[in-house]
Amino acid sequence: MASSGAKAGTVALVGRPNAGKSTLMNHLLAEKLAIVSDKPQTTRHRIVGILSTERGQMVFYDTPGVHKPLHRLNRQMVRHAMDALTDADVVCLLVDVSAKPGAGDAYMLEVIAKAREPRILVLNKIDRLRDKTALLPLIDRYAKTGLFAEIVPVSARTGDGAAHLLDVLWGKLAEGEPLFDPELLTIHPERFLVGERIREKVLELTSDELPFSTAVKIEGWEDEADRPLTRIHATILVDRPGQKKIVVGHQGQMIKNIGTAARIDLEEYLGRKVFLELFVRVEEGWREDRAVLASLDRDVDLAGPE
Ligand SMILES: Nc1nc2c(ncn2[C@@H]2O[C@H](COP(=O)(O)OP(=O)(O)O)[C@@H](O)[C@H]2O)c(=O)[nH]1
Ligand SMILES: [Mg+2]
Repeated sequence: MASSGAKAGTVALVGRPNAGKSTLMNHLLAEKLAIVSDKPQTTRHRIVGILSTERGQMVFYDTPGVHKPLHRLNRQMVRHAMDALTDADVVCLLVDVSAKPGAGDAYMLEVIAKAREPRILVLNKIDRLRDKTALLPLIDRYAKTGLFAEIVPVSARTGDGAAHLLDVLWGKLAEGEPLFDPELLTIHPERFLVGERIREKVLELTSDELPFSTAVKIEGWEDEADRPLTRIHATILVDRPGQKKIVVGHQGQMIKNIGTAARIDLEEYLGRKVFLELFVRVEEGWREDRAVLASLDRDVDLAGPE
């Protein structure tokens, strides 16, 4: 790895909620690391993804979407995104080309103008454009801002343009020693990633109003020594009793579906049989509660290079 010419550096993926940041990182890593959903505010922390190849090591920071925060949780999320902006060697702004431009985009440009260079604009979801020439005026408009070293159209879903984007990014990184053990895909503890995957199923299966109010806490984790079985006990936190009703569902059907989907996903992810016990607990105002937020943040805490 340390052979001369190898590159190393960090790349922040920022943008409005739903732009496809997590999908893109997963694609570039060829691994599902960050959870994805069509609900805004799916990603709540800075998720670190490590790509180690013969060209060097590229460390991605997947971030929560940047938006105007209302709750303490949201303020914390936006702060995670801003911190990543200032820490990274290269900043990639993702824009969903299939979404109508709005005030959020203008705000994003203001934010990005303060980030260090080089900045790359990634025009994502080009698979959704029936007519690719529709990209030209967009490229033109963003080029005129003078903020970006490169503008790269991609589809994080199909991978179209992703190889070119990687070429561009490698080109922007300096030579250097790898920052992390090249064997590592990430630095987050397994229990955090497992909690995220359970939360993904809650987002996937429940209605629109819930995502903002849901958190998952892993309360217990036990690997059986003599067989490939892991027992996981997790709590789904919600904000209000009405939300608990939604998550539990009629005669417990919803929580059963969430449990089944999560178990199947976790068994594949962990490569072990999983016995998953899910509870739903109402913790009113948890999004404003420093103690709860701190305990959730502790779970993400960077384990650091091994
Ligand atoms: N059609 C299409 N959908 C995408 C693409 N990238 C992401 N998505 C979808 O957009 C939604 C938001 O993606 P996500 O990665 O969670 O966005 P994030 O909030 O920026 O991390 C999900 O439903 C993704 O499947 C893309 O290139 N094409
Ligand atoms: Mg995300």
